[in-house]
Amino acid sequence: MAPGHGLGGGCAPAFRAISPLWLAFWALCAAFAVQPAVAEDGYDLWLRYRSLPAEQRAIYAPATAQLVMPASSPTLAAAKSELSRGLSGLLSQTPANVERVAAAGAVLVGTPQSNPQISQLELGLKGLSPQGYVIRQQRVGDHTSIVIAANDDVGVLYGVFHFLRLLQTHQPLQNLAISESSRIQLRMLNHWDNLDRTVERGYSGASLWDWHKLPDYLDPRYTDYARANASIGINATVLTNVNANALVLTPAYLHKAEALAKVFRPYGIRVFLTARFSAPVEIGGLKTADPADPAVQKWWRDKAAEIYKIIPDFGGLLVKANSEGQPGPQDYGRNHADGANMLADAVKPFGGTVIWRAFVYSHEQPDDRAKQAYDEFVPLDGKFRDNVLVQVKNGAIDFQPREPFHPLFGAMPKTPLAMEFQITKEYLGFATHLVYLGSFWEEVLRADTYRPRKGSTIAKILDGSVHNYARTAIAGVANIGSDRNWSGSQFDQANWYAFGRLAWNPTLSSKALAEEWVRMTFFNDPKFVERTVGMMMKSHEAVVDYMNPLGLHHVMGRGHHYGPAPWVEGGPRADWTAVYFHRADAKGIGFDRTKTGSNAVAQYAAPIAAEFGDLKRVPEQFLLWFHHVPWDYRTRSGRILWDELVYRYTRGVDTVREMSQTWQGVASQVDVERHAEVAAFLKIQENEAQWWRDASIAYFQTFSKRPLPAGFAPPEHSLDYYKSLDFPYAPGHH
Ligand code: BDP
Repeated sequence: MAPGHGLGGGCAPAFRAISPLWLAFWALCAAFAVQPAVAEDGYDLWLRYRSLPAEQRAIYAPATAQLVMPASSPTLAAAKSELSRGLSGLLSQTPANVERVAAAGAVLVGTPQSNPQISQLELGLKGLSPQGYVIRQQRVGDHTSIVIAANDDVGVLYGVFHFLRLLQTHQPLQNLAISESSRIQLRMLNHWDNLDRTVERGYSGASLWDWHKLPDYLDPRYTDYARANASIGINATVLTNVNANALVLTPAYLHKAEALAKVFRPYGIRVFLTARFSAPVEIGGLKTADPADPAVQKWWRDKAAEIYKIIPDFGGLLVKANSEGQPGPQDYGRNHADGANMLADAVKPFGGTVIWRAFVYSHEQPDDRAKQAYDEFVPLDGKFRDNVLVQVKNGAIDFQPREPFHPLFGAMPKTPLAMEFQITKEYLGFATHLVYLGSFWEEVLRADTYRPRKGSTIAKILDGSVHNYARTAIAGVANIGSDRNWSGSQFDQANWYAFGRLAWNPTLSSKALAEEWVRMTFFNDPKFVERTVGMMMKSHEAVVDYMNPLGLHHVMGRGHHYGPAPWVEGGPRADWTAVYFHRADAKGIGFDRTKTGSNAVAQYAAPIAAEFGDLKRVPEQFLLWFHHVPWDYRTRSGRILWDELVYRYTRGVDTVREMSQTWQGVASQVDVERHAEVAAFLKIQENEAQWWRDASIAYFQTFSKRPLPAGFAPPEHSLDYYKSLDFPYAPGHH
């Protein structure tokens, strides 16, 4: 990421003594909010470090004029280089100046071991969690200094990023007294990246991992990837797709993974791989992968030893088994715990972790798909080794635009459960739809499971405080690829950002995170921030409205999941069709998951089951998730269900139009290239929102047989037209 070019463009960014004349000049530049002279394409993410406005520089430059930071380890060296880069960019100094200029203010950085000055200060480091840090402004000798300190080097790096964030977002430095500890131990990205560089559900180009050129060629992007992740506290990455290829466990690929691990190590990021359960057969030459077979167990033990010899700090294995056709222990009459424990025993001597996914549902099982994970896993509670985590998607179906929280959370007190969020927007319009997911994740994290009692929110289950979990983790399915802007669109970067920050602290406010991100990624002007954040905060609700209002789900195109297709039926399995999920008929629409239907509600704690199961009390956003409701049912707005559906579909499209207008309104405050990209994508989103609305209304009207409420435009095309659309090359589907 190139160091700073001045936001303020023509206003000379070279470092000078601050004189009143200069201040006046800078103030004038800031007032006109001149666009940057240098084009931005989004590559720099939120780490742009463009020159700050003069008033901010006048405040920060004296306070940060001297850097006292011995860098005795690769991590400290990375932290120091980031700080120099950040300060030189933000304050428009040359890196050399940052170290040389002796002035009143100093920044003292390090651990008690690395920096003798820090070892003499009372900083409250003892109470920090691993990788936690403090940032303080305090007197040190004769000077007022800023102290960034931690017990470990990664904590120092995190503290440095946090400090830079304060500057990037124009925060005051007086009396700083920040103490940060993560509540979650493993904050991980899951890449669904294949060895041929395709990415399952990836909408941002090819995989970042250039397997063919690894280990000999290290793309500089690997370092920038690590910097970006460290800046938001992500400390683990699973390099490969959960639909795993056993080849990644062969020596040639392990050495490629080793090369990446070496780049990531200074940034505190540990590498994990996905394990294909049948690997002992596919690459080991065994006849079986039965976890009870001693030869299979030995194969995995030897494999673990081999991996750890190559990557000593290897994190462990992530496994998708007996799900969507993947091999697993059930192929041999064993259960998930048998499979997970065999792998856990293999990696245990090396400190490794097994993350076993709970996203399972079976073709042979005729029961409601929403119930299957709970049914399979709850009986296994307490049966997993202590180095196993079970990773659960946020909802029981599959990353739908909105889902009620997964009933497994709270139901496995003896098994540490990890959250799996999807950052890549598989079901949310791919890369072109502007959807800020922070608000949705916040909704899930704050949901109360009532297990074992009121107040047991998902966040508290995940951080271990409810059940005393010894291990904690939050994973996000990455949206990162080879596109210049990393995530497929400028605003998708915000989802990567918010994910990392929420994994660090699941109680943070998604709105505050959006604000931070907007300030760092675009511009600090309060009006601009308010408008842009306002647009982000209504974006998730908008997409739910135009795709899946009132709890509808799984009504997207078959296979690639692009666009509306509520008419999908037939094919290999019922629970891959839309009609299975919406159940529209002459009487009404929705999946009855109450006592009179599949009774999936019974998997929740009693107070939640009572609420979701009661047509009168169910939150309306989940109405059709849990109930089959007559077309003329009176919803809370007073409109009948059919009218309410039409109203919400339309409202979604209108909101996107408003978002588009908001973005046009801030054109003068955003650099040209990024503004144009976002504007064009919003136009695509507007058209596709209209398409979702129109196709859905045209289809469901064949059941409701009702006219559109007055004032609502009919679908633009016939239902046959929408059905005829075909997208054989939609991205992300392999
Ligand atoms: C589904 C995706 C599929 C993934 C699966 C999973 O469509 O590509 O393999 O999730 O999480 O949503 O395993």
